[in-house]
Amino acid sequence: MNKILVTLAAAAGLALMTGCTPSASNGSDSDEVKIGFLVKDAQEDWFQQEWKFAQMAADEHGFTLITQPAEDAEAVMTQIDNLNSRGVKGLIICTPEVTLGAAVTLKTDGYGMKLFTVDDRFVDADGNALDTHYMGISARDIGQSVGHALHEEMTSRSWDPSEVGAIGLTFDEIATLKDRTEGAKEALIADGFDGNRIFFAPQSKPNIEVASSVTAATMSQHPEITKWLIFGNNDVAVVGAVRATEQAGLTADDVIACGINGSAESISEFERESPTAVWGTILLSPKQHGYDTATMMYKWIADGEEPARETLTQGRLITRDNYKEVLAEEGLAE
Ligand code: FCA
Repeated sequence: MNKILVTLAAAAGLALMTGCTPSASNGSDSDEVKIGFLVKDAQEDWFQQEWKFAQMAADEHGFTLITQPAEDAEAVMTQIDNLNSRGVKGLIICTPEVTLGAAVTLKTDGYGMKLFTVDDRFVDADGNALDTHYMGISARDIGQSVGHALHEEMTSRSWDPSEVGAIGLTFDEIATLKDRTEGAKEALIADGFDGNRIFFAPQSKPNIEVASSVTAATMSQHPEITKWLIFGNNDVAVVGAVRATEQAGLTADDVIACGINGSAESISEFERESPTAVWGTILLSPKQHGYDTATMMYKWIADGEEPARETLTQGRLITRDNYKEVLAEEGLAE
């Protein structure tokens, strides 16, 4: 009897010790929070800004941020394995393919890694949004503000509507991009622009070269149009389209283009001495998408404070005339 009690007591003691062992032996290492941040296109200024602000959060809260590009499905899967082997407990991702949701959640769940999606949302096999934690832009509203701004500028220039067409650079595989261009079209029509003179130019890839070539093709189908409004899914698309209008000999007097992001691609156009057709852009908040997402992930891991499942952010029109003041106000001036 005594022997049994002693054995039980010893076993309990051992269990207690074992229970204590990890935190005692790992010391501060086990407390170190590591967060991974994967983006679909590390060349694009928007994503560099997100990373910059996420790093600010890491410096402030004392966690380790690991940033990596993941430009296709294979890279996403490999990077998640790598992050796990480096002790990462939370993943923030702007996915290169929105259909990867099931595969990604299987992996992150298996590793006990928290998942937060930013900018582009995962969809299921039927195209419905997956219910992962998400921060994205109010895409349709922002698209509508592009459409309204273009129409207002065209009106203030007293353009004759019978000479004007509009080109929208679309990328409909991604809902947040599709909503933007549909919103812009809706707003133009609501303001009285003829819907038959709005031409969507679908991009097979969301890059500047493709934007440029599909714009050139669209323009060549409508030689009767001499003045153009340009909108698109982001700054890269719109700047690419403007390059095509320049190739066709048009200038800032013939073309009004408005992007989305307010990133370096459009700011560098505003900074040129003579105006280009990149007239405006909707400034989004890379600070919210980088700093806030990283902070939310940190608090989730460190304090068990679960972030809101969905956060939609707003935008603000900037043009050559006001961008310096607005960037300063938003804490985005270099
Ligand atoms: C998408 C776009 C980016 C940026 C972001 C908020 O990921 O591709 O350019 O607009 O949404």
